[in-house]
Amino acid sequence: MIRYDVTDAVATVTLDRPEAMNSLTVEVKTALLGALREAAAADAVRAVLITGSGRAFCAGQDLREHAANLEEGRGLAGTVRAHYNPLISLITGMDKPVVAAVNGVAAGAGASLAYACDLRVASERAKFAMAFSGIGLAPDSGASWTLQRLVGQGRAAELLLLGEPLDAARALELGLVSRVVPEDELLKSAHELAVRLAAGPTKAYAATKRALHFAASHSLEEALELEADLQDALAATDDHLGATRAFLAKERPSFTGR
Ligand code: T3D
Repeated sequence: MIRYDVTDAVATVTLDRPEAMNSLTVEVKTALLGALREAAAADAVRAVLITGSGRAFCAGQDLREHAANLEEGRGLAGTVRAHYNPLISLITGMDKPVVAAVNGVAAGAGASLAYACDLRVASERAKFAMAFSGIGLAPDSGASWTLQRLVGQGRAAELLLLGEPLDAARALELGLVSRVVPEDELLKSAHELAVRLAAGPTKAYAATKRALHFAASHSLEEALELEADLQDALAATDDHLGATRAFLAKERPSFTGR
């Protein structure tokens, strides 16, 4: 249900349950978390790419499993905390860039999964649907946090309350995705982007992610303090020292991630 492969220091994690639009059962979420933990821990991996097989990126929670849980009177706090929250925390906190290649519809927690990634590349066929309100739920998997940071509070409220799907062109207009490419170029284009990131200054990227997340909920003074600490730590990295020397020698820097 999840494919995992590593090429050019990029771990590609593919949701592979196309017959159910790559919707998320406990089994899929557990395997996805396992694959992402493996990518996070592997020194040989310096960027991660998440995509889906078939015509969906991910249709969110598997509603058949969900209905069965409701029938049995199980609440949702356990499943959301046990399965969705760790996935989103892992992606947003990962010390490596994470790119989503959105190949088709991303709905509910599937859209949240894409929003938690650092960059999104969409196929012309991609659609984003904040499907939560359509089934009488509120956002989960971090969408209340990520979406308004991506598009602003007003747009986020509109998307979450009305639940109307956005096509790829509109998602690009709103800044939800970095680029839109023809369907048959999506994987190549997103992989090239991930390879470019994998060949970059991994520690500086990790610090950038940390600074952005921190600044989103702290004062300017606090953000300035953290930036100073992060720059200080980066000053000692091989990548910074090497790139500074390369600049002065009028050479191209080459980054090792150390
Ligand atoms: O339990 C918890 O932990 C709570 C957490 C909730 C988090 C959430 O994600 S809530 C939101 C859940 N997702 C949705 O509400 C989306 C439901 N799906 C749709 O709205 C539509 O299927 C799509 C917009 C995604 C795609 O529409 P369309 O017309 O292109 O395809 P379709 O015909 O509706 O679906 C194709 C098949 O995929 C179909 O199966 P079938 O009839 O061919 O056997 C459909 O049932 C299945 N499918 C689509 N989404 C889901 C799904 N099966 C299970 N769960 C799904 N989410």
